[in-house]
Amino acid sequence: MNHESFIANDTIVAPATGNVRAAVAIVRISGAQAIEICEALFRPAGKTKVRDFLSHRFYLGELVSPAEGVLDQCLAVVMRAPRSFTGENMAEFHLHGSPAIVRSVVEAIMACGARPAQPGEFTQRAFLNGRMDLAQAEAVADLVAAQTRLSQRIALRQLEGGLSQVILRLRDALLDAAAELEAWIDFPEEEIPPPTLEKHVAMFQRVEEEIAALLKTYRVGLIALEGARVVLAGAPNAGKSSLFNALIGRERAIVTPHPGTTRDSIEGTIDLLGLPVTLVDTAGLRETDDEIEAKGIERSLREASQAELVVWLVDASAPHERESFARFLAFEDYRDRLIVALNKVDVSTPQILAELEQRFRKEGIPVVRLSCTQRIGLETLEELIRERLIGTLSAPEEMCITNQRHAECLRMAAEAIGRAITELRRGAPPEFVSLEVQEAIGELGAIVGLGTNDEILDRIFSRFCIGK
Ligand SMILES: Nc1nc2c(ncn2[C@@H]2O[C@H](COP(=O)(O)OP(=O)(O)OP(=O)(O)O)[C@@H](O)[C@H]2O)c(=O)[nH]1
Ligand SMILES: [Mg+2]
Repeated sequence: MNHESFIANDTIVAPATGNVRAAVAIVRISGAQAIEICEALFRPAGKTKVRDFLSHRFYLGELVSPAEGVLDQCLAVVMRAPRSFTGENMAEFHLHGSPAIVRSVVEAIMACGARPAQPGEFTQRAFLNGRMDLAQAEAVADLVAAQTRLSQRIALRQLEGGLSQVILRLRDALLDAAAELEAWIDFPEEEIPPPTLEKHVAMFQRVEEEIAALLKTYRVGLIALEGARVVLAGAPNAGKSSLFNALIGRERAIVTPHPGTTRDSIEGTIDLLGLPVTLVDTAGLRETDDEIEAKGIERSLREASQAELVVWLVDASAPHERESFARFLAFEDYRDRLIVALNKVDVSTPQILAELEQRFRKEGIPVVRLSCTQRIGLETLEELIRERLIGTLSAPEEMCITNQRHAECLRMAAEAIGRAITELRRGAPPEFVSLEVQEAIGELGAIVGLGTNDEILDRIFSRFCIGK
């Protein structure tokens, strides 16, 4: 797609508020003809003509289709280029929120010469017109998709340009190094002192470390954005379904005193202290000849292996269950994503609790004491789950990578810098080093959309929703 013709020629239209019944629905238009189309369809209640509307100001009136007459009473607003979201002339109608009205208005606008917008096309135009960089544009989609306060804050921070600033600073440092290397390549016989090896190595290492630190936030960022699966596992009767119900806040799973009650995994999504968490209640793990139960257990083990976190429940009133964890799961596979909850503390004894605690703490696993029926320890467990999932991210506004593309670019950049360091150290010609540095510069630039090709842009924006 050619950028210039793309920007100059066509005018696009889309509902911005989706196909739902609501108090208000918004239809937006962007492009060269946006204000003309508004003028053709909108009959202001006051004296001001559409072409004289102040930018960014609401006007009341009627939306009239030449073919069908009055379609709605509504508000119209025009936003003139370049001070609009897309950087082009824009108009919006704030209508009564019926899908039928929205459809008829979009059709009337199309009859005036606009075409339906592609997904993300408004934001794509904002990017192409320099209203925001690519990482910011992607944050728009994250913000629209944000499910919790934490993901909302991370996306907002990126939209404000927080991530872009860090990326551009790192890229600048590499550009400086690249310039010195170029001079060294171009005028080897001139009086340019060869850049000292150690200075460059140290600088590359600093950039490499910063990238590594950013990449570390990717797991957390993904959890904040997409949520985590937390699997409740343990021996039959440990209280998994009781805990599941207590955490989701309703009697969803069947609880009985009979071991082997839960046969199939059940899941429910909650907002756990700001994180979208999908809790999975599973069939209790034990050796069994029952075919149905065995299938359920197979499923439990699969769920546990795929989870971001496993909460292993132990019935602390039944000390014979002590060894059950190691019988089904290996500590090595779960060390970083396991919490042990000693349930039924209300009917346990201090000796048993201390003994169980010691057994798991010795393996480095955090342990909480719990009673689902007495509601003891639930808050502590929730805090521990949150901490295990997002670690020391104390200030959630902290910079976070949430986007796979960004993570990929950062990984490639770090690898290229790593190779540049190796080349420098082995005394390779500056051309070799320069090649790697250029690659790292390219990868960092791609995050904010410098030199990103149209195909990649189309792929990025096609994931957006219509009207954004
Ligand atoms: N005293 C006491 N009883 C509890 C507690 N939590 C659960 N129970 C009881 O333990 C029994 C088993 O609870 P469930 O939640 O069904 O246990 P489960 O782990 O889901 O069992 P399966 O589905 O068979 O694997 C029920 O009778 C619960 O009321 C607790 O904290 N204290
Ligand atoms: Mg159960």
